[in-house]
Amino acid sequence: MSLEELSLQYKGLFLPRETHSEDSLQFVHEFKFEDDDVLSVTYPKSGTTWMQEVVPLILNDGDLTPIQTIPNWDRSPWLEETRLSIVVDKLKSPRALTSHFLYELMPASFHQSKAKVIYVMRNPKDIAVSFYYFHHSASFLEDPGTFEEFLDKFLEGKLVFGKWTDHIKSWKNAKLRDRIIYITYEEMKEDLPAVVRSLSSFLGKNLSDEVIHKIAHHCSFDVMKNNPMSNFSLVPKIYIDHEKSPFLRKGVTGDWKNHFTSEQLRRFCSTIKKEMEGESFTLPWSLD
Ligand code: PPS
Repeated sequence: MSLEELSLQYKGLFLPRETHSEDSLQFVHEFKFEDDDVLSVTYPKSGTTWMQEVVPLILNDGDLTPIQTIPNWDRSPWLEETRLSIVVDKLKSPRALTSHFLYELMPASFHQSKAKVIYVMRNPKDIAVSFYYFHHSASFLEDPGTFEEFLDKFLEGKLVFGKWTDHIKSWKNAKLRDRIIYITYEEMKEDLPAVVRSLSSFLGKNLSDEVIHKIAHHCSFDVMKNNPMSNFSLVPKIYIDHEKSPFLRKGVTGDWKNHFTSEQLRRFCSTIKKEMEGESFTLPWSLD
């Protein structure tokens, strides 16, 4: 089925019908943020599930109960998805929430609150590869076609949640001062304990080194891949077929090198560079 058939459209974005509805979008519009809410925001495939593991562990001082007993989509539910209205009353404060939305789509209460935002970015070349494979395994996303065809869709933003450059510009230009922290997937790969430490202090938690290392261990790729509460194995195969591509696929940086031709790389980099012209921030990765 096509993107149009599988999606509903909301303020210029395509959203998967399987997990979003008119009601869920109304629910987010009226959603009441609390001052101690923690919202992890990502463009898809940037480290969303990873943050859904890290943040609840930090907020619970390293107690493993949330990651061992609650699936990630209920532990840190997506603001925009249908599931939120079902689980919202069960969330304990401080609540961990997740979103793929643009800053401009945050509800009014977000702006009136002191809720904190963790924005996770990933090298867009690796996002494109990860998203390509996810389109193979997820029945609620359109067939990706060839990698070449998928790259066209990625660069045009003809995918669920729109264009990557729009997403990053939206949140990088958000005037949230000390309410937002920017993290990269690559930093998490490089030194997860250091990222856990800086997130802990951002969230006002003073965790011991022992707890920080415990959290980093439980959030490693291999441990998460074997955690049924986090590896999406609880989702029926008709929605996500892990035999086509596992959700926790490779978990590395630089896999794009195994996929891009030199011509695709040239086109990808020049398109992104052009879209970034005039922005006051720089990207944390070299585009070449
Ligand atoms: S989604 O669909 O937007 O929620 O996907 P998201 O969770 O953002 O991204 C999935 C990719 O993140 C990788 N991942 C990890 N990498 C390293 N370590 C850990 N712990 C980890 N957890 C998830 C996952 O493998 C996907 O990347 P790829 O490159 O496809 O492996």
